[in-house]
Parts: sequence; C-alpha cells; structure tokens
Amino acid sequence: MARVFSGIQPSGGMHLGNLLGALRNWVAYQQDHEAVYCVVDLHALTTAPDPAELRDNTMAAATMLLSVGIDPERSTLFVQSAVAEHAELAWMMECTVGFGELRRMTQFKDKSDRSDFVSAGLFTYPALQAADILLYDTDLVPVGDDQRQHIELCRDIAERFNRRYGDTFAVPAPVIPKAGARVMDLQRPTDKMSKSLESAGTIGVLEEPDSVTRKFKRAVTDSDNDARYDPDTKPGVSNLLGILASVTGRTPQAVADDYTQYGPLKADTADAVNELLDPIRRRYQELSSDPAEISRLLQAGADKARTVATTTLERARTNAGLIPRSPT
Ligand code: AQP
Repeated sequence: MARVFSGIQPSGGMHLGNLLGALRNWVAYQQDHEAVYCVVDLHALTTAPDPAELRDNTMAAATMLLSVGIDPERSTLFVQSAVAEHAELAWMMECTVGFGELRRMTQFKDKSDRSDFVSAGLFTYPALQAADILLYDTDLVPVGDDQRQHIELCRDIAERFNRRYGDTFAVPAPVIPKAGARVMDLQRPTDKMSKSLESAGTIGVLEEPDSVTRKFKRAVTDSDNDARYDPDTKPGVSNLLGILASVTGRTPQAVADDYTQYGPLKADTADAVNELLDPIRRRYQELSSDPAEISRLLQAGADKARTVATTTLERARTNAGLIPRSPT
C-alpha cells in the first residue's frame, strides 16, 4: 500500500484554507493508503511562540484532526517532537540541502519580511520538513499549493542523498487538490488565508456560523457584478467561486454559470461552508472534553511512528558513514 505523510503546524486556530487545501484530502487518503499524520510542533518553534500557547495549540490541532475525521485506528497520528528521529535526520538534511536552495524559498522570504527576529530555524525549516517526510518512506504528500516549492525541494534533497550515499529514501510526490489548493483571505484576496496573519478575512473552522456568514457577506469583491472565474483580474470573486466549488465538488467555472450577482454567491458560499463546518464543530466540542484520551491516542501514534522512523534513520546513518550508536 502506498504511504502518505503530511503535517500541520500548531500555530493557531485552523482555518478554511487548511481544511480545503489539506485536511479533507488527509481524511480521504486514509481509506486506501497507509497514512501518517503529524502535528509539527518543532516547526512552530521557528517563530518562538509562548510555551503555554504552543502546548494548548498542539492539543487543539490534534483534537481538530480527529474532529475532521482522522481515524487513529486507520492512520498514525502523533506529535512531531515525540519522535526524536525527526530532529536527528533534520541535521543530515541540512547537510544535504544547499544554502542557495533555502534562500530561494518564497515562504521564507514572506515570513522573514514580516518578522522582527528571523531565526535560523525559519531558514532551515524545509530541511526539517524533508526529514519529516523522508523518515516514513513516503510516496505521496497531500498539501496546499503554498507547500509545492518545499515538496519539490524535499524531492531534490532525497535524490541528492541517494546519489551521494546510495539508495536510502523513497522520493515523494506532492498531491495538490484541483479546487481549494489556495484559499485566499476574504478581505485581502491576493494573500492566502493564514493562521498567523490576524485578519477579518480568515474563516476559522471553529468559528460561529453567524460570524462566518457575516465575513462572507463582507468579502472583498469588485464593482463589476460579473461572476467570472479569473483569479488574476478578479481575485475576490474567484476566491468565492473556488471555495464554493471545493466544498460542493464542482469546478469554479461551473459554479460561476449559476450566478449573475455577487450577493447570492456570497450567501450560498457561506451556507455551504457552514454546512461543512457544523459537524466538525460539534465533534470538536465532544472530543475536547477528554484531553487525557487525546494524549493517550497521540502517545500510541508516536510509538507506532517511531518503529518506522528508527529503521529509516538507521539506514541513513549507516549509508552516510556514521558508526552504529551501540554495538549490535
Ligand atoms: N490558504 C490556504 N489554502 C489552501 N491550503 C492551505 N494550507 C495552509 N494555508 C492554506 C495548507 O494547510 C496545510 C497545513 O498548513 P501549515 O500549518 O503546516 O502551513 P502554513 O502554511 O504554515 O499554514 P498557515 O495557516 O498559512 O500558517 P502560517 O500563518 O504559519 O503561514 C498545508 O498543507 C498547507 O499547504
């Protein structure tokens, strides 16, 4: 069975972009793939979050993954820092990736432009991400469009390591959904919806239905009143069409044919999104009443992940010439 790996940062409340771009695919893949999913708390450290907030966000992210439908019986679900092999392989990845390659990452440029303090970890983030993926002999990585460049770099790192040291890693491929791959901010439709950007244009997965409806009503569009899918010249309207298409399983062009005015498009998109979010919000309420059970599930997931991770790390260590840790 092909293996799927993906991760999500506990960097704040999850939003509609995370759900449509990634998490819905994660749920679908666990039906007929060996799925490994991870809350990547070490990645969140790159921006020095408050410790109590990081702990809360890590548990909230795990609770959210279970609420959207990740089934711990089918998938391996764990927190990255619980499997120390991620950090150790990350060093080997840092020694395999080029400084120039990391410098070209657009996400680093965007995030460093908005930060007062730019950590070295923010710069080497794609090396840790490559370690996350390659530890599990991953075939497929379901992600949103913003991660395309990082997954391409991960492929390059795997290929370079294999050329240097012999066949060690599977070379993974990204899987990016046709609709919903880049959900944009409703107020600034040229920026992607994001956890770390405070904005009235972000739709939280746990947000109250009335607030969701209000935000769609106020979504920035344009003065044409021409419901046409054209992300370059009509980013706001195209974003709404893309969201409604993703939620209803249609194409944005087909959705556009149903509308001549923006008002009904906004109202229908809000209704469809609320319908999608309702059961997730209810399940989140139920699950968050028992954090001890979630911790237990995460520990069991980490134990399962570690059995694969130790084997891959040992292979990488041996091939690179590191002597065994203890006599065998
Ligand atoms: N706006 C988006 N549209 C579609 N997919 C998205 N993803 C993120 N934003 C969008 C996808 O969600 C997965 C998990 O994201 P992450 O938390 O690991 O990555 P991120 O880019 O850090 O997410 P955020 O929400 O945008 O956080 P910040 O504020 O830190 O930049 C990934 O598969 C991602 O593609």
